[in-house]
Amino acid sequence: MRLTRPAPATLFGSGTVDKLRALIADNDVGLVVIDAPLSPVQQRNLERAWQAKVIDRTGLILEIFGARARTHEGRLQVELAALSYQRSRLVRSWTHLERQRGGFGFLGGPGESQLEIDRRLIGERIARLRRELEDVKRTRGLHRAARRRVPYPVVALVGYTNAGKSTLFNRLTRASVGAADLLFATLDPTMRRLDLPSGRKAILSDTVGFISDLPTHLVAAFRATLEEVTEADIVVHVRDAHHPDSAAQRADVLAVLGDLGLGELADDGLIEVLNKIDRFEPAERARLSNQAQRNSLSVALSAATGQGCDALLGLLDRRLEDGARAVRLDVPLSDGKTLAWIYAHGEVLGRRDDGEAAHLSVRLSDADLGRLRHRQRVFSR
Ligand SMILES: Nc1nc2c(ncn2[C@@H]2O[C@H](COP(=O)(O)OP(=O)(O)OP(=O)(O)O)[C@@H](O)[C@H]2O)c(=O)[nH]1
Ligand SMILES: [Mg+2]
Repeated sequence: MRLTRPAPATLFGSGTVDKLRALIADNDVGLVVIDAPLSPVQQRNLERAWQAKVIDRTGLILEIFGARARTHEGRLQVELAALSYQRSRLVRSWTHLERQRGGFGFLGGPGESQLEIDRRLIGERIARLRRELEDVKRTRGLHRAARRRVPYPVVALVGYTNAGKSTLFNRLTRASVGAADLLFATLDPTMRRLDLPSGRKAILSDTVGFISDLPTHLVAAFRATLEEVTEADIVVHVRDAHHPDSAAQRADVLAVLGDLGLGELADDGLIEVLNKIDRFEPAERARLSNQAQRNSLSVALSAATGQGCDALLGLLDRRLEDGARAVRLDVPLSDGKTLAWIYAHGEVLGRRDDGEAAHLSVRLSDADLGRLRHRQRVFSR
């Protein structure tokens, strides 16, 4: 529902509060999430009126990050964000209750108001967290160096929340789970070994989901949970192709990747997975698959049923092939054989057709590039 005039004490007008009270009681609701910022006073009043826990958007995001932050660093970042959030609310909500008890305040001690004491305690905790984070970052660097000595490339799954990243992560790595994973599992259970069809090995990394309008003071906490992404060799953007807001979600994810300093990667080289194709009628499913095949930067699949997952593994395999590099090729549209060969051996990053030729941007291994040159010479004779 849309609010025209937010009420200072309860956000909603009293009629709405009563109506919701009945709804909450009838359905035995224990937690109410409000998709708007709540002042601490509003939160307290609503909890009293509804006899249920009430949190706002930032509160919910912090809960999710808290539950999802598995690394020590992630937890520290989330706590830091939660404390900063609390501190900002202290200022807003308690100012009118402030009672200065004399003295100047700036030395601390008996002259401090309660607000200042709270603020100082939080400030101290924040400073301590920052120091701890510095330490953790240093040791994480060591862990990463250790992992880097294992010559496996890292493939990271990113995407909007609920897109199916974890489902895909589990499906792709199911065959790979074994003793060798313990090494990584102890560092971070969201990383697992991935066996590719060629026998090449990689590490697959699952990440926390993106959401739109991430409050700015949560960006650092979010970024900490995405640290692996900035280190990844390949980033796979998992999308819920069936979601009505799929296009807007895609734009949000790309925008956040840009904020995280990964814009270049998002422009060129991001692999896109159109997930949940099992939800479409067969005709629409076939159309999506064809569309994805045309541009070999994307794969249509279902993480739930497994359909199309082999194509993704093949794509990752080719991408990781030694010496693969992007080249531009112009191929006459009449030369269907060469076009088919290019699609079979390379990875078509982009394609623009004019009346006569296909202008392709293709990632090919050096060996295949040599073979292609040879072929074309053969053809042109
Ligand atoms: N029908 C269908 N449902 C899927 C598919 N993949 C995932 N789901 C469902 O989508 C929901 C979200 O899946 P997750 O794998 O948890 O999504 P996620 O991207 O990891 O979500 P966050 O961790 O919140 O970012 C679950 O209910 C899955 O069962 C799919 O291919 N088809
Ligand atoms: Mg997940």
